[in-house]
Parts: sequence; C-alpha cells; structure tokens
Amino acid sequence: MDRPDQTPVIRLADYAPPPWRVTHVDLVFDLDAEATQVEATLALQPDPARPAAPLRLDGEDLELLDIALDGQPLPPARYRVDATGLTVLGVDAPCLLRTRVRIRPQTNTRLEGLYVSGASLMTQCEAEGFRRITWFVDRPDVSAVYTVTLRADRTKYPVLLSNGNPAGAGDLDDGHHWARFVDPHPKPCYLFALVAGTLGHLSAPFRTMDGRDVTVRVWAEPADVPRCRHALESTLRAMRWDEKRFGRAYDLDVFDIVAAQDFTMGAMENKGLNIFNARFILADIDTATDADFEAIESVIGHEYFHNWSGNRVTLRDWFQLSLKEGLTVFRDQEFTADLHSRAMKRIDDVRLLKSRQFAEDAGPLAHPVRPASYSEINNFYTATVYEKGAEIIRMLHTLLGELTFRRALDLYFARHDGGAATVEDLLDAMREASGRDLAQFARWYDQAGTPQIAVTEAFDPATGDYTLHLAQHTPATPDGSEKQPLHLPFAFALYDADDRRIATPPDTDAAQRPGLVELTAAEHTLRWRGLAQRPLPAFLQGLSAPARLRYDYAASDLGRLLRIESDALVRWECAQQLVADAVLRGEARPDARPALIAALGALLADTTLDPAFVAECVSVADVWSLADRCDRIDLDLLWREREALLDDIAAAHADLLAARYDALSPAALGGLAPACIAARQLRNVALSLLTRRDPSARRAEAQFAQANTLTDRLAALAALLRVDAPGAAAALAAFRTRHADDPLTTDKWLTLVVTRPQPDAVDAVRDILAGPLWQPRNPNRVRTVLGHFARNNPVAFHRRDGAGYALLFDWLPELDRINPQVAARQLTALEPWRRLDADRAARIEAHLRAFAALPLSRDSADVAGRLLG
Ligand code: 0A1
Ligand code: ZN
Repeated sequence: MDRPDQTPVIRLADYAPPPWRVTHVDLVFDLDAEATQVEATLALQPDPARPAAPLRLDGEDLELLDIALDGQPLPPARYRVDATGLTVLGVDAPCLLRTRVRIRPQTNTRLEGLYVSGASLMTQCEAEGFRRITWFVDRPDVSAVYTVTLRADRTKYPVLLSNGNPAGAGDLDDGHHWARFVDPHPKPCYLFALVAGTLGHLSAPFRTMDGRDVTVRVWAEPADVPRCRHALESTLRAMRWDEKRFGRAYDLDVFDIVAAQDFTMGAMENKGLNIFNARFILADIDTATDADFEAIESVIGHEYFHNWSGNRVTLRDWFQLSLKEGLTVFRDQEFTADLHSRAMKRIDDVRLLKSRQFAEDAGPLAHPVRPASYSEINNFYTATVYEKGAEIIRMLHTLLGELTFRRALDLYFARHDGGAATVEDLLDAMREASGRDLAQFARWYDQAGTPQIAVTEAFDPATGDYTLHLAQHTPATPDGSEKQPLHLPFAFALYDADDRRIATPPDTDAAQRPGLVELTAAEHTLRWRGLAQRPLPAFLQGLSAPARLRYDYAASDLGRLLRIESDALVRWECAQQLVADAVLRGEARPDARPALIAALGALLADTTLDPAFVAECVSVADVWSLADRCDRIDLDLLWREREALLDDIAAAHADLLAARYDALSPAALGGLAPACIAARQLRNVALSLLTRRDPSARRAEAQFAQANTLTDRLAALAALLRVDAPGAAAALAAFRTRHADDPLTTDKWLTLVVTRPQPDAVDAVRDILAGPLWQPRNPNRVRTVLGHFARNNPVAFHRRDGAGYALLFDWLPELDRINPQVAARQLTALEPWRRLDADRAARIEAHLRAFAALPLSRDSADVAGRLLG
C-alpha cells in the first residue's frame, strides 16, 4: 500500500496547537482528469511561542513541479519531501510559500482528494484528503481564507464550482475558461471543495432572515436534473427551519449542492458547496421509495445544518468529531420531527440507535463518543460518534429544556464563531447558560458501552408502599476501562388500575421533576406511599437516555402498556419486547406470543391509529436486532423462531390484514402526502404477511403490475421473492428492464437479489460479482452487493458451508487496494462474529486472520485488528 503499514497511534492526550498556521490560501487549478496542476500560495505564520519549530506540511502522492519561498525559488537543500509531507528548512518567521504540484485524478480510486466521477472532477477532503491536493497544514484547527481559481477545458468542464462567492469568470486561449471564488469565512482545509463538469441544475432564490439574497442550486448530470426537485425544496425548508428553530442564517451569496454517482459516504458539508452521494439527491416517485424521500430531506438538512455546527464553529482536533456530528444529527432529527411526525421519527431513530449503535458498543469495535486514540480517523465515522453523540445532545436538551438549551447553543456559536472548539467548550456553554454542574455528565463522551438500568420493584399491599430500585451498570468494553456511574435523565410513569397516570412524585434522593429523575449514583430508590394497588410502571419515555432497560415485565403488562401508554416509543418498545420474549424465551414466556398476537390484532383493528405506527409495531425486528439481546447467537434457531412467529401472526390475523390491505386503496395512494406514505407502509407490511399464506401470491402479483410508486413495486417484488412465488422471476426481470439505465434503481434491484432469504442467494451474488453489474470502484455498488449481502442476508451470507464468507473475503483485498474506507466498512458487518456458534466463528476467524496478514491499508488493518481483539 501507499501508506506505511505500522502507523502510529494518535492520542487525544498528546494534542498540541499547530506550530505553524496558514492564514491565507491562493489556489490555482489547471484541471484535467489525467493530470491536474495545483499552484498553492500559502501565507504561513509560526506560533510566536515556538518560532523555531520546523515548517512541516502534510502531503501524499504529490509530484513536485516548483517550490518558492517569498518569491524566490527554493534550492533542494532547503526542503525535504517524503511519503507523508514536505519540510522546509531554515524558516522561523511569517512567509509566503508557493508550490506547484501535479496530481492524477483519473487513477484516484480512493475518492479522497481530487477524483473523477462520471465525466466530472470533484473533491472529498474530510478527514485528511486535502493533503492529496497540495501540501498543507492539514488539521482542523488551522483555518484560512481561500481564493480559488479554476481553469479547465470549456467543452469538457463547462461548469466550474468552488467554495465561497463567485468572483469572476472568463475565457482563456485554446478552448479553456476560468472561474474564481472567494470564501470570506475562514475554514479548515477539510471543508475545501471544487467541482468541474458538464452538469445541469435547478435553482431557487432564498432571502435570509437578515435580508441576504441567496441563490440555491442543486446540480446533477443533465439527464438527472428533473430528479433534483425534492432536494431543492428540502434545502429551502432546511434553511428556513434553522432560522426559526435555532436562529441560524446562511452566510454566502450562493449555496450549491452537487450529486455524485461515486462517493464514499453519504454527503459532505463543504462550505457553500455540499457534495452528495447521488442517492441522497435524486428522487422521483418512480425511482425513489418513501424512505428515500425522507432520507434525502434529512441528509440535505444535516449537511446544511453543518454550516453552523461544523463550519462556522469547527473542531479543534478529530477526536472532537462528535462535537459537530452528534450536534448536527440532533439538529437533523429535530428538523424531521418538526416537519413530520415526531413520534414516528423517534421510533425510526431509536430503532437505528439500538440496531447499530448498541450493537457497536457491545462488540469488539466499541469506543467512546470521543475516542482517546485512533490509528485511522476515517474509521470513526461511526454510529457511536453520530447516533450516540446525538443522544448526548438530546439528553442535554432534556436536562436544560428547549429555551435554556437554545440560549446555550447561541452562546456556543457566538463564542466560538470562526474558531475550532472542543466538547468542553460546548459543555461550558451549556453549564453557563443553565447554571448546572455537568462535570459528571461529561463522562458520556469518554466512557464506552451502553449503560444498563436494572429496575426492581416491591409493593406492600398492607401499607400501599411501592418502591422502584434503579441500578445502573455499564458492561466492560475492549478498552478495559473502569466504568463510572453516568448522569442520566430517566423518564418514568406509573399507571393506576384505571389506567390513569399517578401524578404523585416519589420520595427519592435523586433530583427530579414531574415524570423524570436524574440518576447520578450507581443506585437510587423511588418510593411512593399509600397506593391502592401495585401500579403499572413505564420507563424511558422517548428513550430519555441511551440505555438498556432491564425490567421483567409480565406479558400481560406489556400488552396493557401497549394500549394505554401515551408515549408512542414506549408502546412500540412493548411490542419489541413481546416479540423478543416470543422468539428468544418462548418456553420461559409461553404467554408472550398470545399477548403479542392479541395486541397486534387490537392495533390492526383500530383504524383511528396512525397506520405508520401500526406498521412499525407489526413489523417484526430483524435477526440482528434480536441477536443484540443474546449473549450467544444461535443464528439458525433465531431465524427459525422468527419465521415461525411471522407465520403465526399472519395466520392469526389473516382476515384483518386482508381487510386493512384492501381498504387502503391503491388509488388514493399515489402521492407523497403523509397519509399516503403511512397507508403504503401499513399496506406493504400487511402484503408481506399475507403473501406468506398464499403460494400463488395473488395480491403481490397484482400490486407489482399496478404499482404507481417505487415503494409499492419494490414491496411487491420483495414479497414475491421471499416466498419464491411462481411469478417472482418474471417480475424481477420486468423491474430490471424498466430501470436498466439508472444506477440507483439498479442498486435497489441488486439489493433484492442479494438479500433474498434463501441459501442459494450465494449463487446469485457470485454471478453478480462475475458480471458487468459489479463495479468495485463504485462505493454504492460495493455497499449494495457485498454490504447488503453480509448485513441483511443471514441465511445466505452465514451459510454453514462458509460459501458466503468466501465471497466477501475473495474481494476484500482488491477492494482495499481500490478504496480502503469502503473495504474497512464492509468488514464491520462481521462485528458479532465471536458470539456466533463455534463453526461459523472459526470460519470467520480464519478468514480474518488470513486477511489481516496481508499488506493492508491503515483503514482495513485497524478494523481487522480490532475485530480480532
Ligand atoms: N461530514 C460528513 C461525513 C463524511 C465524512 C467523510 C467523508 O469522506 C471520506 C465524507 C463525508 C457528514 O457528516 O455528513
Ligand atoms: Zn455530519
């Protein structure tokens, strides 16, 4: 590999301010896919406290053409170039360094720095990609003001974009043209971006609350431009919402968003020029599902909100990553919740948190929200940093309340605008605005592992005394650190025999307000006196803290809570608990299955409920979410029991499901109104259950033929494939023909093929990997074919003969050479391997060891090493 194998570990404790800063940057690009030249003029300043520190700039894979210091060519004796950077010797005062380098976008398959996607050139610089463009002090606490000039062939690259405000453009000789941009806001180099290509756009004007006129543009390849409408409208909604809810306005004359077919992650918040994976931009009713539409709005919001939480206030160092990501995820969650259904959004977010982050925190890749060390920062764009990070912000919001929280954020933004902040800076603002002591709360950032809260109760019928004993405990994580009690807001409710909420506050040593206690010690007791009967308790409404609840509910109590609790999340959790008890503890809990079936029947029969909520409760958790509740994972048993439960639900409610399916008429379902989306959701859950009992798959066939949305077409196809219906192959072929040209819809088709829950799906994956649809340089395709196969097809990927594992490991070494970040991410699908049965674990371990012994990128070596422990 082009990076040294034994790379040093970087530690938060070793942070030191930069010895040299760049204050101004002038970049001139002569763009060409084959060979681009970059001229960089950097105004450099030494730290006055350390004037003798060497001038060291980061740089990788750069071909030096010229170098000059303060206008004078620099002789070779005055500088040194090595594999990771440039050292200029004998400077100790402010200076101007000019370098000219050649870089090769066409062969840049890592998609970091400047690369080619389709016919366009574009950049990705977070976290450390800028050093692949030019020599620079590539760290987030070095912010500079940029002027950028782009020069390129006018025919090949008619559109030229970079950060900031346009500052001139014109023609050059021999068919070239130029465009200049000035970004007045100082920024770290990870927020630099440029795009050059043949692109079309949709645009709209926006006037900010402080009266600035902004042109908002969404760019894509010309044929895709009509599919940018939803992204454009989502942007305008995000801009308005951030003004209203957080008082944050946009700060440049233009805001550009560009769709890229080749993109390693989801999207990137480059200042004024967001670059997106095309799947989070392009949408119409025929090529995007309802979930895609929602995800697009949310990712658009996320990247836009970074303009303040990330760009205006950036990070001191990469350990603080959650400072921007956790806060921005919280902001995007609130955006969706304010615009749509808050209850459904919380269920979605908690499902993701529990299935991804809780699992991560319980496995070999567990790490604190603010890691103490890393060898490759790209491996820390994780569910823990993002989703648990957002939960920490949510807890602060709960503890402080909306108004004080808002004041605290205003203080944080005002104090650190244009600067590089730390988690402590955010907590200081929260503390100052609220007057609260957050010293213990800060542990959430540095302690890995999901806390468990064990609740035990006692009721004395003679006195009516009722006690809840709450004990928190965080299980050990691979770092071996000692776990301390956390400060966490614990919401609760008690219901009396008439299903009324008991308003009396408990006696307790914990700080409290109605419906919530703040746990700080390892144990607390809540005590009520004189209750007429044992009440029914409910806990963690809205998931008030990212913790696992341990309370041994009787099935009948879960069924009752599912009816009476006011918090939708708790009701949904009751259904989840009943499913888990039925699948995992069938013998110990024989009453769980009938209680679940009765509860689902009641939900299905109640047409006053939001169909989306009913659909969420009726959708049985996937195998991995169930496995997360087990110490050892018996995959075969889990699969069998889960399937049996689904069959039972389908059998018990055949009539109700059919009635709901038929009543939610497709004629009324064509649009994107919330009612249509909710109806489709329930209808498709019902279809999936109904098709289990109908080998001819009549309804699914009809739905596939008549579908007027991609959501309905895909749901019908998935139902046909799951039961191997007679018409499944023809439907699959018809779908493929209909969408053959579009890579994103092809990914949908491939997802169905590779996740078909049959052992012979391995053959289909093998065929795809040998055919023209396999494009290992395209991250979306890799994620679709190998990622979905490994994560979402337990039956085929985890086949006992190891054929599934072999497919993944056949490709991983090559993928690692192409794009290390993508390769490393595929490995994370193996996170639970040690908890699988001995045969499977042994096969995976053998593959992992053989893989880890190869010369690997830092990314893959790090993940493989941690998986092996
Ligand atoms: N900051 C982006 C995530 C991101 C991270 C790394 C990337 O390239 C390797 C790209 C994007 C976000 O939170 O959306
Ligand atoms: Zn982000």
